[in-house]
Amino acid sequence: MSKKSRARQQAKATEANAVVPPIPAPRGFPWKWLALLVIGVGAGFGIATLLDGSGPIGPAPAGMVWIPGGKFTMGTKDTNPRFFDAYPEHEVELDGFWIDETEVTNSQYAEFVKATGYVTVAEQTPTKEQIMANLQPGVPPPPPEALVPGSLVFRQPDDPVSWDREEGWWEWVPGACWKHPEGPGSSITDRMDHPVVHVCWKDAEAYCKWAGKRLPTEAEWERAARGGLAAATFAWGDDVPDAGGKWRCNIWQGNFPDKNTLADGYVRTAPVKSYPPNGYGLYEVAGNVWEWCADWYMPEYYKNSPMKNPQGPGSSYDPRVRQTENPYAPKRVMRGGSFLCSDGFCARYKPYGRGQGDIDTGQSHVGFRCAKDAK
Ligand SMILES: [Ca+2]
Repeated sequence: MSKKSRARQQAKATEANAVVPPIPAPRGFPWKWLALLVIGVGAGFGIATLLDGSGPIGPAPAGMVWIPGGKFTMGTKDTNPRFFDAYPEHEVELDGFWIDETEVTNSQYAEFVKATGYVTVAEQTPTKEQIMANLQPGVPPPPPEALVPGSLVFRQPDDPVSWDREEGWWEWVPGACWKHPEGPGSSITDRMDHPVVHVCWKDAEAYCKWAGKRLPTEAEWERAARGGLAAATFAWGDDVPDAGGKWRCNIWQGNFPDKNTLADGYVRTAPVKSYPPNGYGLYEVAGNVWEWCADWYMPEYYKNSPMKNPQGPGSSYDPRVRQTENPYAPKRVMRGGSFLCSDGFCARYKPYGRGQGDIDTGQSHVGFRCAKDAK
């Protein structure tokens, strides 16, 4: 072996026997700094959340739940012609907000009336001008004796009625109002936990102001009603309303309007919290009573509505009125359907279904719930 090769061999052996230098002992992982970083970032998010309105500020107001800000898909692709005004589907981004977990009850409305002496529109004598504002020019005015306080009450006919003949189940009842839902002789004494009805949009707004709240916008209402589920058919998911033999909402069962099997337990309103809440903790966003929203009604609105916090159009238009009625009479949006909805007659108890009503007219299946800003 040459010197050179011996030297190489020795070098190899040295290499092989070399002790691997120890890995320097950790100097102590900087957990404290990591913790501070996490807290710092968290606080940053918190502050950002507070600033952009997507997080609640302070504890929940009594009876309200927080709907987080964010994006959701509003409207539907449902081909049922009932949803002609809920197209197209479009993305909407909302700030977070509070919303009542239930419809406003008779008990709550009674408190407001007691505190303020408020008289609802249905309790006041209508003027000829008010009536005529909703009619086409040239339509003869109502006789003076017809100008009495009252409201529209659902009356179940004995026989089947064609679904395009609403007069077959709606009756103008003098003296009907929130305290007398079916007219004089009826009372709310045993219905204090039912939603208030026969309140028109103005009556709902007056309550909201007194309570330090406001009506939800239509977009807020739909986001809340969807309960955090994307593209579900119902407020609770995709199960049919009576899956497993247990009803999830107060709608109509049987042939509308003459036969109601009462499978869900109620022919008219049900007490609030009768059915399970949706994913956000909201009760009866499907059925029971329609709920007023802040927006003017315009069927085409979704085609051009802004993406961020849409507030509705500047005025209303309803092309589906009868020949004698004024399509430009002021109407606001209502949502959620009522105890008169059914898949056959009116499937608008689905979270994307839209409804509309004259701002001065209450009905026996229309109520509301309130919303409130983050701060
Ligand atoms: Ca409802």
